[in-house]
Amino acid sequence: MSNDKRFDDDDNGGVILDKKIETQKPALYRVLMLNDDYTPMEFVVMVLQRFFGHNTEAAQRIMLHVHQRGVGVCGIFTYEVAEAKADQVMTFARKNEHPLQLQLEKE
Ligand code: TYC
Repeated sequence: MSNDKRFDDDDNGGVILDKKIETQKPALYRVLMLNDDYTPMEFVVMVLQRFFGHNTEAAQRIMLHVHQRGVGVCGIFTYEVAEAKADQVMTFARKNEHPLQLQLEKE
C-alpha cells in the first residue's frame, strides 16, 4: 500500500492522490532500421513513407544514412506503436522477400 504511487504516507482520509500519475509521460522507444546488402533502396524509401509518414526527401535521407552508417531512426513512439510498426514493416518486407530488420531502443 505505501509503495503504491496512488497513495501517499500522510493521512488523506482515504482520498486517492493521483496527480503524480496524471503527469507521468509514457516511455518512448526509437524504431531503428538496420542496413543489409539485399533490400533495395527504393523499397526502404517506400517503407519510410508508407509506415512512418516521411516525405520523399526525408525518407531518402534516412535510407542513405542507414545505408552508410549501418543503423538509423525511423521514428519515436510509445512501446505499443513502435512494436506494431516494426512488426508490420518486417512482415511486409518478408512478403516481398527482403531481409530488412528493425529493432526497438528505449529513448
Ligand atoms: N544497403 C542496401 C542496398 O545497397 C540499401 C538499404 C538501406 C538496405 C537501408 C536496408 O535499412 C536499409 N541495396
